[in-house]
Amino acid sequence: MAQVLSTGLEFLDHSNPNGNPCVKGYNIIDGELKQASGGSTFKSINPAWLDDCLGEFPLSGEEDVHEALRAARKAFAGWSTTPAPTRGQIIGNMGRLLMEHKDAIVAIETREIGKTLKESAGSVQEAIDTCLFFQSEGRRLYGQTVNSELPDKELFTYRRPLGVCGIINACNFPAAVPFWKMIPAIMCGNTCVWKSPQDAPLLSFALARIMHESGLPNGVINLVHGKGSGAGQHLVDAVDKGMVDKISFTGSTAVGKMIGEVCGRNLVSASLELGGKNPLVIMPSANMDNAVEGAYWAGFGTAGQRCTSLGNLIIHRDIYDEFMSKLMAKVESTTIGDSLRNEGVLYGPMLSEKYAVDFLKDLGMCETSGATKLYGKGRITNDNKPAGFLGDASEGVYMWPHVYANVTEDMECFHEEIFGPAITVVKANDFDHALYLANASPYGLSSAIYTNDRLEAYRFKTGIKAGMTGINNSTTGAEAHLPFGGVKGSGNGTRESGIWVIEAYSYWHAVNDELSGKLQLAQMDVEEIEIEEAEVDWTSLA
Ligand code: UN1
Repeated sequence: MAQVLSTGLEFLDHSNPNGNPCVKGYNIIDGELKQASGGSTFKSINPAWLDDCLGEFPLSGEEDVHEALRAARKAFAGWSTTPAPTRGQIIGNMGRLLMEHKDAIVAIETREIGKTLKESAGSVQEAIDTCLFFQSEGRRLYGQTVNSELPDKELFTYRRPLGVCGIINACNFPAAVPFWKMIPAIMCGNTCVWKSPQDAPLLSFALARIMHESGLPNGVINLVHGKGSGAGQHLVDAVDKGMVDKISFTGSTAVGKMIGEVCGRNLVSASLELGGKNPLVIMPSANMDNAVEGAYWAGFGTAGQRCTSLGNLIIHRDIYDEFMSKLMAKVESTTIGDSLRNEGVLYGPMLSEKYAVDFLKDLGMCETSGATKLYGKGRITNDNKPAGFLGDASEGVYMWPHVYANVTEDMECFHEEIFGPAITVVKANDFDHALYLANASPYGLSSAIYTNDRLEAYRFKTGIKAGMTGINNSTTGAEAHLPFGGVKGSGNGTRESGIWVIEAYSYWHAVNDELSGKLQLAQMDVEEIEIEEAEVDWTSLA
């Protein structure tokens, strides 16, 4: 008989070098564990140790996606009429269960996508924070009472759920980002079909199981694994079939535009959180060491694989040399490796082989743009590794940190997002030039400035076109109760997190209650109060 783990999952007979289990993974549809109807599977591989397979997961097709959508539709009636405070209570249970299992979930995240343990813990904490925040929002899903212009009549507003939401997230924040989406969605009374990121199916499975253990009724969240162009595309195509009432997507701008078009032609709401080329400006009055620290973290933390990672580093020419020599000293001392086996690494491998391939293409774009490479030699191998690399490079998919200087606005690499450990450095003549450059890319997600001049900070804050701005801080660092999202090529203006996200998962329903027992017509039957003739001559007081 097959060995079964305490999770209820079957242990596949796959010899991982580190003795880690390789499991048979499942979709969760209407609370049931399901394989793909076509029987195909794909593997989840540890990018820090490519021989370590976390599991085999259903490669879902159209039929599976539709089954999940039907389950979500069926569950909607019961869930949307469950009192919002009860929905909040279940969400609170999810947060508490996640806290209980945090260490294990964090270790799965690191094993599956290679983020450092510290950063995985941050991502899981963000999911917990989201649950704790929305637990109480369930008691606060307020509407308004509004005065009528007619007597014996009352007006009200209510927040209503949209229906069935399709959730598609990237794998770089595989705990935080799906929770940013699904927790407010279900708090508002919606049901979801969640297409997990193809590089984080085990973590997504564990999270979905925890959600069910928290008391979530079957069918409210349905998990389907698969690839973006397969299951993800089927979920988007289902919008055209009238099976989806909302899509929430985090990923590339190109895919986001396609989703926006499909949703737009069906008048279906879309939340699109897309790419960024986040600028960070360094002015002469800045605390230099603090600014170096912030730029270094923004550029190379998470191996540069956050939507909020630093893109263009814009440095005032008066402090350019001093800043760059301090920054380069840090870049050259970067420690890289598998954080499950090495202490104190700044970053681990790329999220997966696919991200490595794309990153190498982006480096090629920097080269052809004509930027000056100051540091970095592509993929780390045992024959080509920086001094701070720890471990056996052949086991995983690791990249050098890269710095490109003399970047100008006419270069492609000034405008294009590079998802990985690489920054593009631009020199600015003065504040106005720096602000101009910060606004010159097609994106507008995050942004930051280091300055101790309050007027400059103010002018940056008011002059930058971005969804988020850090003052004397790096470009990263969203919190679960602040609005997250961008403008321009970074999104369609919808926001995640905090009270603002509730707008994205509910619509306003205006209700009028006529108590007079007769038909009273708004505007037409309203009592008109005449202006009395002014007898007083005010000029006598002047
Ligand atoms: C993302 O990269 O999609 O502010 C999310 C940050 C994180 C969230 C990033 N808290 O960088």
